Amino acid sequence: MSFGQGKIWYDGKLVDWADATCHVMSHALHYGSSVFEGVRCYDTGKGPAIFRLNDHMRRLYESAKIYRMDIPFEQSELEQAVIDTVRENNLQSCYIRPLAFRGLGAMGVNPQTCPVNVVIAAWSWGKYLGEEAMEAGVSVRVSSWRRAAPDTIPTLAKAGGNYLNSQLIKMEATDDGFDEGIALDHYGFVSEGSGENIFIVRNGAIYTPPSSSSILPGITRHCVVTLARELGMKIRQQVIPREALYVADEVFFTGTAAEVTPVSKIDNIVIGEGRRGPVTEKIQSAFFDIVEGRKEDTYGWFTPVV
Ligand code: PPE
Repeated sequence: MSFGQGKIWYDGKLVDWADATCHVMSHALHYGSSVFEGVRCYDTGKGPAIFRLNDHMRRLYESAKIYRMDIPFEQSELEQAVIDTVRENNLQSCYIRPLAFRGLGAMGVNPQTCPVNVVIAAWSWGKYLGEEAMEAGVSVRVSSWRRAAPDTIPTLAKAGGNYLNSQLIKMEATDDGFDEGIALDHYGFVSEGSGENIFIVRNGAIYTPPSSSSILPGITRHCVVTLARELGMKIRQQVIPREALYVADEVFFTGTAAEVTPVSKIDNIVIGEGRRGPVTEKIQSAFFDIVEGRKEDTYGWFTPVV
């Protein structure tokens, strides 16, 4: 099923893609008041299975809690709804987008009189930054747009409004001929990509910015930390100055959509060999071995679609 086809779960019912609409006066459309997730389902060789479903849904409820948004379903109900949506659409591997938004109630900033609607869509989505990027790497720039200061827009919440900042970063990068942009945080330290976490490798050790650097603490980031430790690699969360990017041996992005994508150039400075480095390759293989079912999921990361 490609984007634009099949069924969408909408407040408890599976409806045709074309019928999954909302009113133009919905609060979220005017004020960015939505929270969402991006989840992947993989064809593991033993049938489709959803990757880290419980962790994604927990984050959805945490994002809602930060915004005082009461999702009118139990987390377990929405987890089941994700499974149902994948099964109903006959998908083997896909991207899943659960979204809770403030719907049609009143206008005005205070959202608390608006109902909360929930949708779950699923479609096939290939490599986020392109198939060849997985080996060749992507060319990125440090954005002139920074992440918001920590006491402005909370980055631990995956909220619709946060992605206005991401859109500025992404459009600036692509309009200037880069594949992606990296945001610095309020203090000028490295934060993350427009929709990815970032890691650098230097002298065999791996570093990634901590949650205090205005990042979304990614679930793929957590996978990489877990897999790197298991491979006996040194990995640390540490504040990263911009110039450490340029002198890194390797840099890579992680995310549900981006998976593990190497970075070849930053601000037109070649990183390491200018292609996927050996540490990135090891992490990438460890990740894809699990999600593509070549290695057993000993972490309980998968929920089968049955
Ligand atoms: N930072 C940001 C800002 C972000 O949007 C994502 C996910 C991550 C880090 C990585 O988080 P995780 O997926 O839990 O490892 N970005 C989602 C949206 C992509 C989109 O274009 O839409 C995603 O990867 O699903």
